[in-house]
Amino acid sequence: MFIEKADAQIAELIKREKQRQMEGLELIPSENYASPAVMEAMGSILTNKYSEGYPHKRYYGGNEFVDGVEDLARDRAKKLFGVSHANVQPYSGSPANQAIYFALVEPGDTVMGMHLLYGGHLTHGWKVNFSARYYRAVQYPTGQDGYLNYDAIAELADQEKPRLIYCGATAYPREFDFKRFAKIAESVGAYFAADISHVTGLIVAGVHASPFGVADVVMTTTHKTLRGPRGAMILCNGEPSEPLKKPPEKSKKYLPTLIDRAVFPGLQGGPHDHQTAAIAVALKEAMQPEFKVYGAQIVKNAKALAHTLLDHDFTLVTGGTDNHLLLVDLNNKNLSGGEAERALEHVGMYCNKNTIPFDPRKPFDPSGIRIGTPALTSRGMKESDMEKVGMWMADTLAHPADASVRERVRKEVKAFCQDFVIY
Ligand code: DSN
Repeated sequence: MFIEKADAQIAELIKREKQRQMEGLELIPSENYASPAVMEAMGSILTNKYSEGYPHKRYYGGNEFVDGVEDLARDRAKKLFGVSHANVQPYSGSPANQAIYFALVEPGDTVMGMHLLYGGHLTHGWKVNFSARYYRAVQYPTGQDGYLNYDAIAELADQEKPRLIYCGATAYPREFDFKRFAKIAESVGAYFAADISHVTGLIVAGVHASPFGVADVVMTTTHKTLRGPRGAMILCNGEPSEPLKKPPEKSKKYLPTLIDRAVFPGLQGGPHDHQTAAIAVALKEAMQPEFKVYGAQIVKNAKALAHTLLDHDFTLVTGGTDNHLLLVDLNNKNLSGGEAERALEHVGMYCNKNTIPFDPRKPFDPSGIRIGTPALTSRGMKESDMEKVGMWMADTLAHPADASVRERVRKEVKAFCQDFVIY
């Protein structure tokens, strides 16, 4: 590799990170392993190009081939998700959500999203985020049972009259009822945005309800269950308003133009063409029949892992999962989320501490951990493997300070991972 000569320190850190990824069990539900083809596109010479604008309407010359790349990415996204418009330029999920706010509402308008401490995302109205600093954010929690309470959400919307309602989460183990959200948004005249970043791969596989044709705007990152490069897309239907010279009025009719203008020139400069190419490759992969099998297996694995953990007396928020993730409530284990995350890290099992609904502890050291199966499933693991994963978790967390247990589990995990080589 060139980098070994050019920068031995970075080369060494990449090598060690690869080893960590290969020898450990990646349980963070938002992480995955991109294919070598996706990574090749991401590391390609396309990183050298500037191409502000959109295909065939650029502010720089020399974009003949970049236009081809972005056309392919957009066409594949439109076909895969059955929409008339796709913007593939957002640098990642947070900027993509920022573009949606910028496109649809005005500073000071009321927006509504799921509360971060109950599983929602920062950009859905958390108090320190732009979404609550520039907009008047109201947040809906889950019910006591950990499930979204749609009647309560409808009531809150009726009281607060938001102009934009977000559905989506980073730590919600159940399926979203997009149709119910659309009804709530319609009843108060709000735009409805679905942030499906976590579950896109499941939607493609047909094992999770789809927001397409239901939500006004859909945002997804491309690196989670979709298994592409880091990046994001905004998908919608409507007519482009061009050749209007002025920005169109904010209406559902002109969503494509509103979104495109919000992304560029509203928020971003030059798109990351290498990232666009990698997204195109990932979309082609997601269009293959094998991807549906993959998405379905993610859910089977998550359910199998849930069963094993329940058998070992773990408490799961909502009692289980419908999707790719589990939220483990550690209150009966005498451990905080941070302690559990660290104990698991010592044995090569990577997860993240997470708040649980109505968490009695502080957000920085909450009561839960969030685990998921997308990355393990990419390695080819099946339900019977999840039993082993669950047992190692149970063993480790039953003896978090026992060096001999730690040593044994670490060795077992490492040996097991050798059967699931991915790169
Ligand atoms: N950090 C992502 C996640 O882990 O869900 C969301 O941005």
